[in-house]
Amino acid sequence: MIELHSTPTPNGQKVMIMLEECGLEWTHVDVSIRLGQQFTPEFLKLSPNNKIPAIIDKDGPGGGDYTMMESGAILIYLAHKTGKFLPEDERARFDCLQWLIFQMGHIGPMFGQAHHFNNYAKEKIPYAMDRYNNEQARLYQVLENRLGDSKWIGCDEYSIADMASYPWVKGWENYGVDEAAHPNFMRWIGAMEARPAVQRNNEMAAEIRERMAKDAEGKEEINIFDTKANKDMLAKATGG
Ligand SMILES: N[C@@H](CCC(=O)N[C@@H](CS)C(=O)NCC(=O)O)C(=O)O
Repeated sequence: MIELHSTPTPNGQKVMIMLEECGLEWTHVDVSIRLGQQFTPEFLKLSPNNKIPAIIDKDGPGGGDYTMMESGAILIYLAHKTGKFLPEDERARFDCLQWLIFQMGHIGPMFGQAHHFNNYAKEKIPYAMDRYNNEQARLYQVLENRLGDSKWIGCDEYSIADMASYPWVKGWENYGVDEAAHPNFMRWIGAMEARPAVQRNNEMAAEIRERMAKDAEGKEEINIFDTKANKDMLAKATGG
């Protein structure tokens, strides 16, 4: 049994897709980052960086609980545990890992910053908005080019590299991506959305979001963008 302590953001969803693809027994433990639950001492034991997602594998290596943070590392762990979605062949395996790390190092951080400066920043800062929107558009082009050379993002097999990128890029329609200029990307999105595990993820993500929004009604929210307050909350929770 695997407990996923998370919120269905893109980083949470990539792990949900993998758990569904592998047919593992798992449960979602809701951690509301809007309510500041990432700063509880219990959650910080799983994820010292106060970020979702984290997992507890009740049957970890050598038996007993094993906890993990960082979505990319969790995907590699689950691939290792099940022997699925990370090819054995050395070249294909390292190709998949390159593209997984590309998502972790570029798509996640750049899309995250674009979202922040477009939608949440108190001031509209044209320099910051241009910087991250241009990066986002460039990264769609990198995927378009890659998917012109390769059937799937990582290699010629479906892998954790596809699962990692999909939840981040599935909102392409909202980001001004020109369908006609990205035919390879569109083929891939269609192939992803034909997969039952991906469809289940998208349904579950909506259900969990609704449940968590109801649970948050009437409760005080934190400002997750106040980095000074975040530093103080972490110090308080960890006795710093
Ligand atoms: N590199 C991390 C990023 C995780 C991350 O940024 N999680 C965000 C939600 S998507 C979070 O928990 N934010 C809460 C906070 O910053 O306090 C991963 O891929 O797991």
